[in-house]
Amino acid sequence: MSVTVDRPVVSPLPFSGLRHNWTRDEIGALLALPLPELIFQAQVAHRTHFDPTAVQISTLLSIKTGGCPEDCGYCPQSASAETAVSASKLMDIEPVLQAATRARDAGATRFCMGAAWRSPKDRDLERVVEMVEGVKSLGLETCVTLGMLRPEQARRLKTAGLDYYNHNLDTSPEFYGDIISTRTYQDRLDTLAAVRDAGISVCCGGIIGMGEGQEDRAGLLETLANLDPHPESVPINALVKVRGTRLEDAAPLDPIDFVRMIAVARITMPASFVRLSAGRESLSDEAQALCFLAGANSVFYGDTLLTTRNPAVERDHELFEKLGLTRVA
Ligand code: SAM
Ligand code: DTB
Ligand code: SF4
Repeated sequence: MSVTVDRPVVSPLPFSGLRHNWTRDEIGALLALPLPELIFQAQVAHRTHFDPTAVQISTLLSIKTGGCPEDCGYCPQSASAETAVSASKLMDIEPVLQAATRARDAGATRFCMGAAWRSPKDRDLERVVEMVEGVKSLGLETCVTLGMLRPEQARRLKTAGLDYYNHNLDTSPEFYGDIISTRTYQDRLDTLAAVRDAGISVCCGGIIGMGEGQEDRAGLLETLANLDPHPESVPINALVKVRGTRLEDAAPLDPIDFVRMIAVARITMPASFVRLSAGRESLSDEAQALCFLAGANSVFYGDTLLTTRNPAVERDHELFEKLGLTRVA
């Protein structure tokens, strides 16, 4: 007996070119595909551009923690959250270089420094510039995430040798206002344009599990995939629910929805690194394996993200070994 499955019509396979004209309906149809079909399409896209066993490894360090004037509902570092995170000043250069050296020796190839700012003051930016120069001289790729940037600040970071700037869109334009009121979606797009114009590679993604609908997930991917060029790196975060944040009681995220989001990021931005980002701590090995099958090829590595926990490095070693994954050199 044969069974027929109704399949939505999506872009034909194989598809090796890069598109920047995705519609929300197309992306919604991809998100709703039967899982075996979705994983197959994601695998085809992944193998067209990458070795599917190679994973890029980034380590994060919070160089300025807490006390942030923005009101992002998910974030434990917002001054409007009632969390246990205490505000600290911008770190000195030496301890940052020590942390970067440890990350490099543990196998990371990129070091990402995050600051809980709305945007950097020019005096603070000069210290970050020194950090970037120092981390680069250790032989690591550099990434920073400092909030909104003006074009001349982006150019200053470029002259320091910065490789990547992380600035997320977080969610769809429609749902965005439910999560953040202190800066607009357009502010974020303007920062991304300043970074791109300065010649810095873009790291831009979002968060799921914040109470958004399927159309918002599609809307986030639509915006990301229609950036031209695509962000070189696309972090897909699952909300880490932190007590005292506005989203502490958000409904649990089904790990299969995380897998679907990664697969559709892979299909729509096939040549970009898709990072299985925050939220790995609450995923089983099996769910992470599905994320890698769906086209994830980058992770944050190290016991902490910015303020919350990430899988212990020993657990990641075991996972990589078990799955036969290797690190991108
Ligand atoms: N302040 C800068 C900014 O917002 O651009 C940089 C640091 S901010 C913490 C970087 C990103 O981390 C946010 O854009 C958000 O996507 C992610 N993030 C923050 N808190 C999170 C949480 N609880 N769960 C998942 N992702 C989170
Ligand atoms: C991104 O997309 N995720 C990282 C990084 N970019 C800077 C941050 C995740 C933060 C999770 C909550 C915390 O540890 O404070
Ligand atoms: Fe501040 Fe960034 Fe957290 Fe928003 S996500 S509150 S801008 S540190």
